[in-house]
Order: sequence, then C-alpha cells, then structure tokens
Amino acid sequence: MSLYQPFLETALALLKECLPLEPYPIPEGFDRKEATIGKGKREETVLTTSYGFQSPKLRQIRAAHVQGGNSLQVLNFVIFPQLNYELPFFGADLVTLPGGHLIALDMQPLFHNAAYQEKYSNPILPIFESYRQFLPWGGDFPEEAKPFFSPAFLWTRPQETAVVQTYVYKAFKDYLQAYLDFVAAAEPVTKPQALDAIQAAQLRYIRYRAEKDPARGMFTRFYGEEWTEEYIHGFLFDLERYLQYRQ
Ligand code: DBV
Repeated sequence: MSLYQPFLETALALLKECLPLEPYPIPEGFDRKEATIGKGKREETVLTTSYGFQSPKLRQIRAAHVQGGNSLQVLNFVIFPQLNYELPFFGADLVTLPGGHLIALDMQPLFHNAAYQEKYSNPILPIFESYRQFLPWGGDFPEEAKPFFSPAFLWTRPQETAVVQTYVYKAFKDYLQAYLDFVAAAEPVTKPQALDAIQAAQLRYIRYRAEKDPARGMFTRFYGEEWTEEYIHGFLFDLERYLQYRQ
C-alpha cells in the first residue's frame, strides 16, 4: 500500500465527520491516469488518482495521489475556501522521491497583517512547536514562495520512512483538525472591499501555484503536456476557470 494512503483516508474521514460534503466535479479523464515508465526490470506503473469535494464554506477540497512504486509517492492535498471567507488555504505537499521525503504542511495565509496572523497562525504555533524537534526545518526553499507561507509552516525533509508514518502523519492530522476548527468558527465576509481583497489574494496564490507547480515536469514526462496543463488549470488550481464559468 502507498505510504500516503492512510493520510488520504484519515483526511477524508475527518472531513466527512466535520462537514456536509458534496462531490466537486473532476473533469472527465482526470480522476484516474496511468502510465508505464522505465524498461525491463525497471518498469513501473505510475498511477495518479484525484479526489474532489466541496462544502458550504469550502469551494474546493482536492487531493492528487501519485503512486509510482517505492521511489515515487505523492499526496498533494489543498483546501480552497469559498471567496466570501477570509480563511487560509490548507496546504499539504507530501512527496517521496528516490532521495528521501519532502514534507510541506501549512495554513497558507491570504494576508500578512498582525490581526490575520493572530487569528490564523498563532493558534497553530503550539502544534508546530511540538513537532519541531522531530521534524526539523527542511532548509532552502524558493524565495518567491515565502509570501505564501505562514509562521507555522512545517517544512521538513525526513530520511526515514518511519518518521513520515509517525510524526508527519500525526502532524498532518493535527493541522487538518485545527483547520476544521477554523472553518467551524468562520463567518462570511460581506463588505465589497473585503471580498475584493480575498479574491485578489486567492488569485495571486492560485496563479503562483499553477505557474510554479513543482510536479509539472514529472506529470509532463508521464502523461504528456496536454494532459498535464489541463490537469493543472482545470482541476488542481482551477480558480480562474471557476470564475470564468460560474456566471
Ligand atoms: N506539488 C504540487 C502538486 C504536486 C506537487 C499539485 C500533485 O503543488 C508535488 C503533485 N512537490 C511535488 C513534487 C515535488 C515537490 C516539491 C513532485 C518535487 C519536485 C522535484 O524535486 O522534482 C511545497 N513542494 C516541493 C518543493 C516545495 C513544495 C517548496 C520543493 C521545490 C523546489 O525546491 O523547487 N507547496 C509547495 C509549494 C507551495 C506549496 C512550492 C507554494 C505555495 O504550497
């Protein structure tokens, strides 16, 4: 079984327990995609499966699960709130490559002011601190990505799979539970100016992630450019399409 299957199952169970979930449409041909890579003894199948849900306060809850054998496992799980909530994004990028694991977990902020940080980062800091000794800072990451992370950004590169199965798994659950607490408490925003600011911040984030998706190269090699671009813009980071078509 894949390393990240228990993460996915736990997340979906927790979401179902806390929220009235409806399916979120996945474009045809993107819910499941398979490719065979390598030759002879090194032949591997890479399977990518997609999951999408929505709830009254959350526009899109989506996961991409890549299973490519022992040296390639990914769970990218992101929650995009409705545009009338100032909730942060829940972002998890759990990546296993031949060189080891790369773990990014955060409540990604819409805004960087003291009040926002007080509301959406400070409550997470005790959780963040409790894992720091087991999940040390992962070092360099792209400078231009910094504005999209919070002070509670858990970024770590464990060598051992056992660390992923224990501490990372627990941290993932704790962050998601804390996020669901934020969702439960969130009140809709109604002021036009505040709504404009939310939409602008969500667009900034989605454009950055679609443009810089670190999985683009991998997906293009496996499934081709056309499939990959459509997957990125039509499902993984689809806010622009959503705004175009919702009228
Ligand atoms: N990352 C995604 C999606 C993925 C995915 C949709 C479905 O956003 C996988 C798959 N992330 C993925 C893979 C790699 C990374 C790396 C396969 C490894 C790429 C490689 O080494 O070839 C956090 N993810 C990363 C890195 C970071 C993140 C910082 C290292 C990239 C680098 O060093 O260049 N999560 C990622 C990120 C944001 C985020 C950049 C920005 C807001 O939320």
